[in-house]
Amino acid sequence: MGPGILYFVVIVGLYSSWAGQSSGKKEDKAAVDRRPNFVILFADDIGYGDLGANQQSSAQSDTPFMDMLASRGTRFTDFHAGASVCTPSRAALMTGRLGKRTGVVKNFSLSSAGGLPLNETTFAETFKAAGYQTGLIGKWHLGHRGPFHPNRRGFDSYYGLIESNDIGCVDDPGYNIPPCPSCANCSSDDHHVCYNKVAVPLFGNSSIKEQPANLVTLGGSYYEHARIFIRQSVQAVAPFLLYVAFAHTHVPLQYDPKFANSSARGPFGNTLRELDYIIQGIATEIRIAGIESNTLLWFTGDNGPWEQKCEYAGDNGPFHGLWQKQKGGGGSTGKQTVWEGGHREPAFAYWPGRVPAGRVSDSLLSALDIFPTIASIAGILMPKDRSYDGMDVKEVLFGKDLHNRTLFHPTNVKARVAGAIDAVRHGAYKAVYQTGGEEQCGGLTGPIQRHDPPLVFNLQTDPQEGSPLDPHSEEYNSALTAIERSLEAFRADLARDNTTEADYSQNDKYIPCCNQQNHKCRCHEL
Ligand SMILES: *[C@@H]1O[C@H](CO)[C@@H](O)[C@H](O)[C@H]1NC(C)=O
Ligand SMILES: *[C@@H]1O[C@H](CO)[C@@H](O)[C@H](O)[C@H]1NC(C)=O
Ligand SMILES: *[C@@H]1O[C@H](CO)[C@@H](O)[C@H](O)[C@H]1NC(C)=O
Ligand SMILES: *[C@@H]1O[C@H](CO)[C@@H](O)[C@H](O)[C@H]1NC(C)=O
Ligand SMILES: *[C@@H]1O[C@H](CO)[C@@H](O)[C@H](O)[C@H]1NC(C)=O
Ligand SMILES: *[C@@H]1O[C@H](CO)[C@@H](O)[C@H](O)[C@H]1NC(C)=O
Ligand SMILES: CC(=O)N[C@H]1CO[C@H](CO)[C@@H](O)[C@@H]1O
Repeated sequence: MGPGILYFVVIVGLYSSWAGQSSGKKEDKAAVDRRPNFVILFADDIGYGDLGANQQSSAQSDTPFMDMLASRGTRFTDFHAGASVCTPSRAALMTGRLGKRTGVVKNFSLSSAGGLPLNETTFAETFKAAGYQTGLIGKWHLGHRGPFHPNRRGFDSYYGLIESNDIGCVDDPGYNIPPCPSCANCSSDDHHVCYNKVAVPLFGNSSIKEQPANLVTLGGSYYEHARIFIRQSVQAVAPFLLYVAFAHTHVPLQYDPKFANSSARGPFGNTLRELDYIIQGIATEIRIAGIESNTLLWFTGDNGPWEQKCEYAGDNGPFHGLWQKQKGGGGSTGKQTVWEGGHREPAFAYWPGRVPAGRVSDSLLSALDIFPTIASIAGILMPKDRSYDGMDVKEVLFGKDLHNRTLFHPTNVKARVAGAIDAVRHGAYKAVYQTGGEEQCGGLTGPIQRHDPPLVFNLQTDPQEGSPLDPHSEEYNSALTAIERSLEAFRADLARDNTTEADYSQNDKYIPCCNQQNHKCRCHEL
């Protein structure tokens, strides 16, 4: 099928199932528990510019369905990840707290002993205790052994990659730079570039369903499991919380062959197309079940594009981090950095009748806000014996604005203390204390530079972060005064808070293994 034909089929499918109003079939049957349902959709390594609706230009969108949902809901243009790399970002989403508090400041691995510390409380634990059905489909990356497994962290049902699609080998390795060999072709010492010690495990609850996971069918199976979870929850007449953490759009890029030529952008765009299709399937299931008017869908991603992956990386949109590229010696301004490209994510909320349709908000928000906000909407109390970095922003979801607040951006560039706060956002202003250190496409890595006093950008007039304010100006000084005051308050709060430490020790005996006898722990030999 050519790109034009596929595009046509997708569009016709989209409007035939989405024309007109929701049928609201089961809505009248007064359910026992009318608390709303929540679906958190979380993409991997997606850039601000990958959501077609965020593009200024007329470039063809690879996310037509999401664009439509965003236009029938509210799109957020200044929405941030809790951290700019996988594990810390997910820990921040699950707890509403930064790595400085949870101790989760870098990735876990398949050989990790620990995971998200048990002292920390996930939104799944809180919602399950309050009577919600809880499901996770997709990537966890917060530990896998015993009490760290998602089923022990609040999820009734779990299906997905326990760590990541690039932590382990697969049979059909898809697109990556450099390319990684298939499981059949890698020896155990290849893992300097590709993590090849073992085949990628796919879990269904606590058992390994596939090892290696099949990345070609993975998207389709996430789609199916999401539909099953929604159907079962509706049948059980229980409110649900579903967290879908996609493998898309993280390298190795891989998808069902029907998306092979669906995008003019090549493999990355094809992956976006499949992501869009799965989200359409989930939204359609919710509509068919007649629960659309009682379900909040909230989409965002874990961190910005992995620039060193070149054409297999996402798109930062207008957030180029020009200072780094032009004056800082080059280097990435995406994933792992504190530049906008790394922290600012596409985001939208969809909830007919509750979240205003057609609204675009530049409120300053974070994935850290998701837990406090959904808990507040559901009327569920969060643990009180600790501080949160996120806040209840339901009024913003429902139509108000919020600009006057502070966000702390942790860094994950190599050669830096993981989790260190290297940038602070306050209103339109951003102070950057550390630059450089991360690889861009082609290998250039600007030197690590400490800036004290920091570079301060006005993102309203300079979203590309090209020209820091003159340190002698009134504007610089008043912005910095407010920022340093917030930092001081943050540090004082940290000192008072109940913080935890994560166990990052590793041992190969902890690696999930389907069959010790088989090459790379495969469930079945080839
Ligand atoms: C996980 O276990 C729960 C409880 O037995 C079950 O309802 C659910 O369907 C299971 N999920 C998967 C993906 O197997
Ligand atoms: C963390 O894990 C993600 C997902 O596997 C990977 O893309 C990223 O490069 C890792 N980063 C570090 C610093 O280990
Ligand atoms: C393994 O490598 C060989 C030699 O490079 C190649 O011919 C073969 O197709 C590879 N097999 C797989 C399964 O990738
Ligand atoms: C820390 O936790 C303890 C025990 O739960 C609690 O008594 C105390 O108030 C907490 N401290 C803070 C700052 O929340
Ligand atoms: C912004 O918030 C701070 C702290 O919450 C408050 O002290 C300040 O007055 C607010 N500024 C404006 C302009 O609303
Ligand atoms: C968990 O919290 C307790 C009480 O606040 C503290 O003593 C303990 O060190 C914490 N555990 C970890 C792993 O940080
Ligand atoms: C015309 C075109 O883009 N063809 C591509 C379709 O997808 C396959 C598999 O990815 C490629 O090999 C073709 O080049």
